[in-house]
This record gives sequence, C-alpha cells and structure tokens, in this order.
Amino acid sequence: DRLVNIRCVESNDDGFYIRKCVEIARKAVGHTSPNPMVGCVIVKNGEIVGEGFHPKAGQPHAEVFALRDAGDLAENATAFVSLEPCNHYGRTPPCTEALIKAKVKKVVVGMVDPNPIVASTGLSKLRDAGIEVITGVEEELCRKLNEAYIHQMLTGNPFVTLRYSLSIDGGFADQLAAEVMESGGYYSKLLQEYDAVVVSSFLLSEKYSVVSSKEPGAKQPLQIVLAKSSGSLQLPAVTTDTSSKTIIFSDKEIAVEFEESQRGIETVVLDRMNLTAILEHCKRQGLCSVMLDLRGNSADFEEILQEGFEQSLFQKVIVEVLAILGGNSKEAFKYMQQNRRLKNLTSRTLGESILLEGYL
Ligand code: AOF
Ligand code: ZN
Repeated sequence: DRLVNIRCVESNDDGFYIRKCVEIARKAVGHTSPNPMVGCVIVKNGEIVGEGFHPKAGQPHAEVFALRDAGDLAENATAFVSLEPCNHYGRTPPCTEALIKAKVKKVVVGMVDPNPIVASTGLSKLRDAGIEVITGVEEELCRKLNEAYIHQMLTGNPFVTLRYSLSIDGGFADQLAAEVMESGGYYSKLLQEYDAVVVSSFLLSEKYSVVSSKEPGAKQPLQIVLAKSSGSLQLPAVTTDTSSKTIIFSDKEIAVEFEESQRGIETVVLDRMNLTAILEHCKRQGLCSVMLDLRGNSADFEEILQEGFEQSLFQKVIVEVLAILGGNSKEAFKYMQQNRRLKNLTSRTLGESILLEGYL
C-alpha cells in the first residue's frame, strides 16, 4: 500500500550510513564464514555514536558491538545494519532483543537475511515492538558483500568462482605468477575472500604456494591441489612457511610422494578428476566459497572446466587481462561449446591490467 511505499523511499543519508556499515563489515573479510559479514552504525542527531561489525562466527553480532559502543546514547537513536537483525538463538542471542532493549527508535536495514530461520522475522519483531523499520537501502551493495553467504544459504552449495588471466593476444597467462601477484596486492586480497582455492599441482612443482598475505592474522584459504597426469608428484615444502592447510586431490594414476614434514597433508584419490567430488568435499567441511584458479598448467583443468560449465557449477567469473603478449593457447577451453553470457559485468583497471568480473 501507499504508506509502505513511502516508508521505503530512502533518504540520501540512509544510503550513506548503510555504505558505512558495509565498509565496517569488510574489516572481517575472510573471517566470518559460514556467517555473513555485517556492519552496524548507531546514529543520533546526525552523528555516529556507535559502530560495530561481526568479527567471526561464534562471536557477538555487529549490532551488539555497535550498541555497546553507543551505550546510553542508543536510546531514541537510529540503528543502521547492512543485514536484517537476527531473531533467533544461534551461537549468540537475537539482535532484535538487544535493539529493543536499547530502545532505539528506528532501524534501517540493507537487505533481508536469506537464512530461513531469520527471513523477515527480525523485521516484524522490531515493528511489533513499535520500532520504525526501513529495508532495502543500498540493497545491491549489501548483496554483493555477502554473495557467497547468500548463495550458500539459498542452495546449500558453496559459491564457486572461476578465475584466470589472459594475455592481450588471448592466451592463458597463468604461468606468469609474478604478473598476477603484482597488481597491487589484489590477488592476495581476493584469496582472503574464499574459504578454499583450487590450483594445479604445477604451482607446487614450481615451488610456489598460494599465500594470501604474510600479515599475521590474514585468512589463508584451504589450498586444494589437483594432481593430475601420470607419474608421481613430489611435493616441495608447501605448508611449512604458511598457516594454509593443503589437501591433494589426485586421480588414481598418480603417486604422491611426501617428505617427512608433509605427513599431515590430506590426500583424496578419485577414480576420475571431477569438480563435483571436490565441491562435495568442501560442502562437507562447511566451506562456503571456493575459487578455481587456473594458474599453472591450464591443461590440468580441461575436464573440470567442461564439467563446471555443463553442470552450471560456476557462479562467478573473474578474468584479468594482462598488458602482455604471448600467453599460452586456450587448450583448457577447447570443449567449451556453450554460448553463455555473463551478467552484471564490471570492469576496472588494476595497475597494468584490466579486471573483468561477471556472473553466470
Ligand atoms: C545479525 N548480525 O552481525 C550477523 C548475523 O550462530 P549465530 O548466533 O552467530 O547466528 C548466525 C546467523 O545469524 C547467520 O546465519 C545469519 O543468519 C545471522 N547473522 N545477523 O543480526 C550479524 N552475523
Ligand atoms: Zn544477530
């Protein structure tokens, strides 16, 4: 009805504060899975009097930190939250109750929580308590912040991104690790956003490990190594210098040789290398997001790329076009016959390269 429509019209200030929430939420990038990243600010008389974000699953939610920060000033203030406040007892008590108890007069929400045990009940609980509630402010931005969480909540499957680099003559540039890493730390930030990264064993034989950032406390995704082709794989000291865990998926043709120090590395032998089995494993481990990174020997990925496209296993594609000539052939895509178009394509320059991102 009309009244509801009018209440949903956002003022510019609302957008400003929700964007602030998203910025604060991202402080916990990589650390909240399987929970979403959430930010909250408490505003009174045009001034931010409290702010908080959800740091990690099991710890208090964004609203709780922001209310603590605001103290008594929360009374009659407006709370801005990038995600609908929860209304259930999970690892932590409901945020709706905390907001009601703090006597805020209004709550502005970025997006409804797709979690079926919350899904709009947080909003109605607040409304029933006489609090004015507005939702859908900067919704697209809030959805992008938690694209993996949303996908995982709605489908039960991990969110899968396919990533690769191309040279300007249209070949793979994925053996040129240096170029990829050079782009202003972009790659290491990207890695932190994923719970797992799938790479070719080629990277390991090059004594190269996938490390997101050497900064203490930086999230290291689980490193999933595809050991394909016949013969044996000798592992260099992949895990000794980082806190990243490694698991090796091999087809039955290959013998993996470990050094003493690598006994802890888990191996899974598959009859045939396939992405479905790898994603099932991730799902069982409770991992919400996986990046398939075609670095190294792109030929190692032929079958799983074909499978990934045919079975619609990819949600997102990230392509980096490097300002260099002379990439390898595009062998890995040779079975690709589908004419699929990416949605919501964005592009930006990144140092010397151009980054394209889109959704399938
Ligand atoms: C919020 N604010 O900051 C977050 C929310 O096990 P729990 O108690 O941490 O609950 C996890 C669920 O709570 C999660 O699946 C999502 O629905 C919601 N996350 N809600 O109000 C927050 N992180
Ligand atoms: Zn909550």
